[in-house]
Amino acid sequence: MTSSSPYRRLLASVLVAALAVLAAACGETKNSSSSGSSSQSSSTASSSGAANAEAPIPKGLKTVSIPKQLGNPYEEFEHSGVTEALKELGGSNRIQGSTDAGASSQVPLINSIVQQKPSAIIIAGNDPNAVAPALKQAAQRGIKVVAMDSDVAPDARSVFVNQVTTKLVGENQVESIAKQIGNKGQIAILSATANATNQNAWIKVMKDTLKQPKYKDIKLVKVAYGDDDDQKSFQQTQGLLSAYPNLKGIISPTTVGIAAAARYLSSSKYKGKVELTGLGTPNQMRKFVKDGTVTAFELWDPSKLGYLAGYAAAAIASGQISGKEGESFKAGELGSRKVGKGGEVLLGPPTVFTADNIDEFKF
Ligand code: RAM
Repeated sequence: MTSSSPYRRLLASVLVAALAVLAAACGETKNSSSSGSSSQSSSTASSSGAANAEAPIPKGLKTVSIPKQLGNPYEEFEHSGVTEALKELGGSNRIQGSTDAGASSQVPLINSIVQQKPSAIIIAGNDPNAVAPALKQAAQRGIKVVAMDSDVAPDARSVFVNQVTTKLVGENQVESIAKQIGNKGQIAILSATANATNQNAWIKVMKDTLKQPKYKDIKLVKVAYGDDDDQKSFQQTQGLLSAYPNLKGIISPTTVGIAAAARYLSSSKYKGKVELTGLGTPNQMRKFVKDGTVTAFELWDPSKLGYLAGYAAAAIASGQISGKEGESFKAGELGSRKVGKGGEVLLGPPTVFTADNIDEFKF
């Protein structure tokens, strides 16, 4: 008996590997209802394709969340929100990330996380497509995939937990800078990485919005990329200001970018002359609002975004939802949430921070 078991184990693992290869070869890229799943899909309703809103969330659910990068305060709040949600549900979340937000930095992480067999992966995508094959393989092994903050290719995840509608974020940024520069003059965008799904989606809306007749006197002269790296963002700000001496405003829709740009502006001759707005955390921006470098910027609560994604992951892993439009699930203190078009779950409107309210926010 004992002598035959290593052999049997070997045979079993060869069979499992062969099945996995076969499944991969079939190129199954379906969203959630993994019809042909040969593997261990524990009692989830999604294996039959039908969601059951009443399905209980099993205790001890394990998830892994992957930030865009480690060491970014925004991401830390966001992923601590995932952990909080899982804790409330009697499960646990583990945060695994890389220090750079490069397009492919998350791929080896996903591959190694698959070996841990969590019930779900929650990812803020650095690139929609680079991570897709690895995420699809995870799905084929019964791991549910939730994107949050920055989407991945829609066929590589079940839902995308979006902070605010992409349209509103983009429009608000343009409206805010337009107001600050008196509706006239050159502006630039300081983005994160060139591949980030959320950044590119917001920039597209900004460009479209700028085509409106009321913005005809505003000219977008450059989109620069600071790669969500503080130093690079600082240098890019410096570069923008020397390359475009008539620049009137900068939009930085990244918490890393706006903080670095504000730091540069605050001790430069451009302070109070070149306007800066975008998406920032109140903690990082407080001093620049108080010293007059920045008058208004926006954000949502990143820990609530993670919290919502944690609940969404649990709802999918337990079969309460499958990612189809119209399904709904309970998200703890955030109440009931609906899956919208394209598998999108929304957190809610952003907050505008100014000198009047910034001290009320501690993130
Ligand atoms: C940075 C990241 C993140 C984005 C925020 C606003 O921290 O780029 O993805 O949502 O800024």
